[in-house]
Amino acid sequence: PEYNVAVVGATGAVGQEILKVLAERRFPVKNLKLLATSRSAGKQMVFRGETHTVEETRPESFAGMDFALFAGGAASKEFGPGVAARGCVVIDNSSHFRLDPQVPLVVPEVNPEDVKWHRGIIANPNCSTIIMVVPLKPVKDAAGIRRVVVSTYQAVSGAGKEAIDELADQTRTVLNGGEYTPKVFPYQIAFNLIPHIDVFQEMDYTKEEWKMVKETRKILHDENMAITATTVRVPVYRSHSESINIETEKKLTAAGVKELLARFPGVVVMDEPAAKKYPMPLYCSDRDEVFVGRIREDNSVDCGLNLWVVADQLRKGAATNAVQIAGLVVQYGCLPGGGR
Ligand code: 11C
Repeated sequence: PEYNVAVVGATGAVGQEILKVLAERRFPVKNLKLLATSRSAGKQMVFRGETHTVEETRPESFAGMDFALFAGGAASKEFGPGVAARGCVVIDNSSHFRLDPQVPLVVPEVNPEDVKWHRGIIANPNCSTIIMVVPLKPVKDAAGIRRVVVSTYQAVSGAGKEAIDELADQTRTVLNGGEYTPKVFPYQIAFNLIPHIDVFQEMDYTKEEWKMVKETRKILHDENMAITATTVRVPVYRSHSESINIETEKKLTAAGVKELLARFPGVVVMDEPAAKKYPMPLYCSDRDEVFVGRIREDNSVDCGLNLWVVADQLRKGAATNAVQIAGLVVQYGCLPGGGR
């Protein structure tokens, strides 16, 4: 069977990537509808060699659709519940529904079965969360996790297309001795780091940091997991990096963890210090896997590990994960009415 698919926010950084991934993975698309705000309506985009015109999102845009992939932003809250009520499965990349107990939050390599209890909306986690939970899962299954301490190095494209332009234009301007007033980020990002992603919330942690804590607990089904995060924006175009320190219940050796990770779907172990092989954002972009290197025992505690993890946050952190979820819905036959 083939399915009618709407992509909401099609012209943005994540939306464009969703189109690429749908085509590359040969998702069985019958009719494609590209939706966005009125500002982008009328733009043309190519999918599998055919040109499609972007339409403004309206409630009636979803008539006859089987899947609606929301790239993120305000449209999810506005249209998502109504679309799901019409029998179209919503796969949502915004943060709006992620912690709703009625909505599964899914990373296909980690908790695929949660797709089965969806009631019309399935949430795609935050990009930094997805990239972290993939390597955490095999470690948790093998040895239990007592505590996680994560620090992120997040690419500007996590903040959208305008942020990519801001880094490029600002770098050029600063190198030429000019002045540039930041529009997307609170400070100059060129030649700088900004330890502030999204708004500040309880205890002076940012929303991005709380997402990594709360979403990870939900995905791993461990509401009491001890986890703390510091999230930082870095002047990199694409792919987020994370330094993850894990305290396990049982002792794991570095060699044992390498083996566990190498066997886990969606992970590439890239860890040969003598050959200077470790993951870097420049070389892990446009890939669907999560790359793990610098795998070491943390000898400051009895059972500790250090991992350096890099993945393309627009792909595995967003578009690829969403398209994989759509694939699971098809595989498990859990479309309302079984699909067309
Ligand atoms: C960033 N992680 O890199 C954010 C973007 O909740 O889906 C994704 C926000 C989200 O800025």
